[in-house]
Amino acid sequence: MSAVDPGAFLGLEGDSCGPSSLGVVIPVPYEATTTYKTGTLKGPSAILEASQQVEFYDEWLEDEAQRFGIRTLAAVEEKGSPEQLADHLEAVVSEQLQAGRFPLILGGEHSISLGPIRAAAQIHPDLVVLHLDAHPDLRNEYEGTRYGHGCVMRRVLEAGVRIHAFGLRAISPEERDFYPTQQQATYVGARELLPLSGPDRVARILQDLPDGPLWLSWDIDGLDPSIVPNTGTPEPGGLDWYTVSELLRKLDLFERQIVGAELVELMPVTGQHASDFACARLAHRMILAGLRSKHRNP
Ligand SMILES: [Mn+2]
Repeated sequence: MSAVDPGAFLGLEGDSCGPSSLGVVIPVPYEATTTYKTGTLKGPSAILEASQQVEFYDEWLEDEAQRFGIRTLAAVEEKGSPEQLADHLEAVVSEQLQAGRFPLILGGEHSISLGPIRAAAQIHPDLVVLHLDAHPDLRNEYEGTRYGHGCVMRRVLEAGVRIHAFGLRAISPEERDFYPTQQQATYVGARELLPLSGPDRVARILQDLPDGPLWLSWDIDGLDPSIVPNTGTPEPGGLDWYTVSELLRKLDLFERQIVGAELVELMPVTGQHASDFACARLAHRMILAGLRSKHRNP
């Protein structure tokens, strides 16, 4: 664990975790390939600390995640390469999925996604990654590694997993040219979403979302920096709070199966806690949608 124990998600420790704990929160303070500003290492502990101030009742989904039982695991500390982390996390997440739990992974940089998604795809070969991000993360190689945060979704695609991204607005020429060659990777860019009204934004994201169990891979920089300024690459022109909240509500309403989730790339700054709290709030809404799905699909 970190030097200062941030406590458990929502403050659920000991008996308050609930007897069966359908949910498990896995902190992954990993940062090896971040390119611009650094500090995502402290993301998980900042979310855990802020989560202790989050109301149990979620007014969007009209339910409480804590009633399903949520346990927070000790942080996964991996000092090795992103490939080593992927193998390590694949094993950790696989164990939780096989035990019938819903995992929420807190990053850390986005390169942490590969192992958990591989673990979920082993159990659900028709898995679809619903990817919130400002960036496609589809480069073949970036800054000397094929497993860094700018490449993670390329490796996910190579693992045979479909990806539907939304909120993209910083795309490299390589990625622009790569998209038309791929059947398995679709996206709705921010430029297409932002002129629409809120409900139409959500409908547009869902319109191209393939059938199949979902993995939520959410990079907080997909949101507008006015909501979460403290992230490594705060791209202007991002999505709003309504869109992500209503998207989760619609996934729940339509009873889409959600098998796991991750929230990555918070870069906390001491004395500025709005970003931490927004991430904790969103993490709660994500795990609640996931737990309700898990409850319907044991
Ligand atoms: Mn990003």
